[in-house]
Amino acid sequence: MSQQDRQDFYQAISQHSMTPLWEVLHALVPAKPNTPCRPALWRYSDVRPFLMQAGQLITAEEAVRRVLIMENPALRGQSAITQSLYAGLQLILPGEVAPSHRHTQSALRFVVEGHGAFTAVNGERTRMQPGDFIITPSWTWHDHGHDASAEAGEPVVWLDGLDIPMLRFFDAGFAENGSAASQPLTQAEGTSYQRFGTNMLPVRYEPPFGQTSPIFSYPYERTREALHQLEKNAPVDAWDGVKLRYINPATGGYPMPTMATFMQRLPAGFAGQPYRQTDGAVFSVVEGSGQVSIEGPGGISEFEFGPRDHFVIPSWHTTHLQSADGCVLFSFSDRPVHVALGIHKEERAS
Ligand code: GTQ
Repeated sequence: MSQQDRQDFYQAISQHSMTPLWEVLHALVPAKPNTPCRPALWRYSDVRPFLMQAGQLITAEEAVRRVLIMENPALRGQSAITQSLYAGLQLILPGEVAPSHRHTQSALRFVVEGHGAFTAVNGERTRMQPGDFIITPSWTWHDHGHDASAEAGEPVVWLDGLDIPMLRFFDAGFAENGSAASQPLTQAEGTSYQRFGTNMLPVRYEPPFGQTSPIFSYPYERTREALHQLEKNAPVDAWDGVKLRYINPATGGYPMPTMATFMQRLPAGFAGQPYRQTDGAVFSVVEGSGQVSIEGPGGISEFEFGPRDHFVIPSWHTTHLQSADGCVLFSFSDRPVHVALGIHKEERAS
C-alpha cells in the first residue's frame, strides 16, 4: 500500500463523513492534558479606563449586562477564559439597573471595587461590597442595580464567572427575560444568610436550588478575618499559603455544581512550592501584591500582580505563588465537574 492509496482511501471515506482514528489518536488521547489555553494577566490599571469608557458608550439597561469579557488570548472569539469557563468585568453606575433575566448558566460575582450596588436573586436583594462572593443559581431571576442615593456616585465593578462554555458544550442553555426591569422583592435583605449562613439550617430544610448553595452572598469581612487568624495561629501550607474553599453549607460540597471558589492568603515572605492541577483557575487579586510563575507547553509566564488584577492559570500548568508583602487571592475553577467525573488530578512537587 502506498501513501497515495491511503490518501485515496481517506478521500473515499470522507464522502461518508468518516475519518481514520489512527491519524488523530495521539491528539484525542493525549499522554497528559494539552490545553490550548495560555496563561494571561489583565492588569486593572489597563482595564479600568476601558470599563469607564464603556460606561459612557452604553447604559446598563441597553447593554442588559455591561461587561468586558476577558478572553483567553488563545481562545479569541469564544468568550472563554478557559475551555469551560467564562469571565468578565461588569460595570454598574449609580442609578442604573441591569434588567431581570434568568438562564441555566450558573454565575458567580466577585466584587472588585465600589459601594452602593446590589444584586437581586429570587426575590431577595444582596448588597455588593468589595471582596464579597455572590451566587446566582441556575435558572433564578436576577437583576443588578445601584442606589445612587445610598452611596453617592461610585461606579461598581465585579468579576462575573459563569459556566457559559460548559453549557454551550452540552448544548443545554436556556434563557428568559423578566417582565419588569427589577424583579419584585419577596424577602427582606439578609434572609437567606440568616436561614442558611450561620452554621444552622431550617429544621425542615429543602434545598431551594438543587445542588447550588442556598446562600447568595459570602461577605468578605468574615473570610478575611478567618484567613488572617489562621495565618497567625495555624500551619501555613507550603503550596497554597492559607487557603479555604467556599461551601454549600447544606452539603459541605462546592457552592455551585459547575464551579468551585476559593480564597487564600499568602503570608508576607511566602515563596510557594510548585503545583499543577487539571482544573484551570481564574484569580482575582483582593489585597496586596505578589508574583505568579506559570509553566506549560508554551514556556514560562511570570506575572507581577497587585490589587484588582486578574489572571488565569490553565489546566496542568505548573504554578508557583510568591508574595513579599502578603496578599489575598480569590479564585474559581471547574473543579466540581472534574471531581464528579472522577478525573480531577493534582500534583504537588517540592
Ligand atoms: O449578570 O446575568 O457576564 O447573563 C454574562 C452573562 C453576566 C449576568 C455576564 C450574564 C450575566
